[in-house]
Amino acid sequence: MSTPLILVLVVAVVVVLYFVFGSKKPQELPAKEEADEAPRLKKKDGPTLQEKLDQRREELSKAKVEEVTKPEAAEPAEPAPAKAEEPAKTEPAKPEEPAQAPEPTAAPPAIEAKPTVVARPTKPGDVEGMRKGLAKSRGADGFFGRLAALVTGKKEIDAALLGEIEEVLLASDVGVKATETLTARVRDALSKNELSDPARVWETLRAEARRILSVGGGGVVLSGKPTVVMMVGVNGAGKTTTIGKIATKLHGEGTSVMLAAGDTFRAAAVAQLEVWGKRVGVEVVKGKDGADPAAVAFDAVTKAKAAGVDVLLVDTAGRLHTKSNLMDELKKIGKSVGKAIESAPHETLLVLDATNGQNALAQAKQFKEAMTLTGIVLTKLDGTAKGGIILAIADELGVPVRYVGLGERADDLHEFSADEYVEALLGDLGKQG
Ligand SMILES: Nc1nc2c(ncn2[C@@H]2O[C@H](COP(=O)(O)OP(=O)(O)O)[C@@H](O)[C@H]2O)c(=O)[nH]1
Ligand SMILES: [Mg+2]
Repeated sequence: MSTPLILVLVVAVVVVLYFVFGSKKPQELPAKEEADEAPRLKKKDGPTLQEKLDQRREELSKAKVEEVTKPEAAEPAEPAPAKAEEPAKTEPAKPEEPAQAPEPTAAPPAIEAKPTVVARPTKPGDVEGMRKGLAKSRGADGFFGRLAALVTGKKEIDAALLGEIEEVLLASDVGVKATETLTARVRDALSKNELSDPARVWETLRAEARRILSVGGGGVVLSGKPTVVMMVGVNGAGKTTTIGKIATKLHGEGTSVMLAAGDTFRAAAVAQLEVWGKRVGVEVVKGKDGADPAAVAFDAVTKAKAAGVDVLLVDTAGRLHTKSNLMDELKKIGKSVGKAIESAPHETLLVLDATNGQNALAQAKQFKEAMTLTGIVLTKLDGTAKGGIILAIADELGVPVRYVGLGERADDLHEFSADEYVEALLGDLGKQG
């Protein structure tokens, strides 16, 4: 064969090979693109409500992170911004009806015989009182009202309605996690076609709410003599007022009480506690102006022990004048009372203002990280339409809710009971047709 002929043959083979293999690639690519495109198209057609919810969840989660990080960056000495710089009234609330006559109505609990006795509520099972206190949450624009409006006239619950329920829960500060927990069971039952009756949906929701809230409750636990109860929380949360209310309650039941003025930051705070002390008829231990709160608390425990008092309620500051860290200061108070009585403080109650919504939850997380909390007091539930915040708090913290505050008067403090709360807030759902 001649060389030019070989060359022509080689070129021909190369050209044929190019068309056979080179042309395959462009065919494969579009096929792959189609495969990629498929889920994207599906997603676009997906439920828009679900997407809206996901977005809401993301927003809320982001907001929470910002709330936790913001106060630390701005003011390291404080756990979180209180609602106002100087929120607490310099005068304590003036209850229209001051403390009830301090005559004991029941025999005092046998503290020494039984080491763990729960102080009984003065008004057990006061669902009606709780309902009144939760009027805002129960109103048309409130948590309950908005849920109730969703089912009016509806015969069946479907996935779209469940989405709307989720939206109301999120908007009522129930929080992402508790909302998911609450609706998971309902969603599950819906998918199995088990729930066609709205009344059953509400009952499922109520049962889940009770389960979330069953972390515990029911007043201060008396476990020592004296039982030392430390109240902590940001300024304006309601610590001093709650101490006055608890003192009223316990004293009325025949349990002896002493108060310690551990908020030495503001002179007005000491005066406020003294007004409560006078009103209830119990001793208030205080230090000199600007005294070390840890020293005041130690002194108070020693006095309470010597006097044979049942319960010592220790007030603390919600912010400090120095740059020193509030959490460190609170830990110091805790250690100091522990030196006077080894097992003290027996209770450390975090007081949270319900009107602060998700911010209250962010505060709670910071306190929980810094110290061992034995209970929560959720105040000002009368001032918010978002009574569902309690679900977020119980679900995320897992700390028992001991009391709820439903007003400024001495008797506006309720020992917390999951059953009573759920009955007062959600009891009528689905029952009015
Ligand atoms: N409406 C309402 N107000 C409350 C409640 N608890 C406390 N307060 C008010 O909240 C304000 C701050 O309370 P205070 O005890 O001084 O807060 P502290 O700074 O944490 O000691 C006062 O005006 C109280 O009367 C409550 O449950 N409901
Ligand atoms: Mg105070």
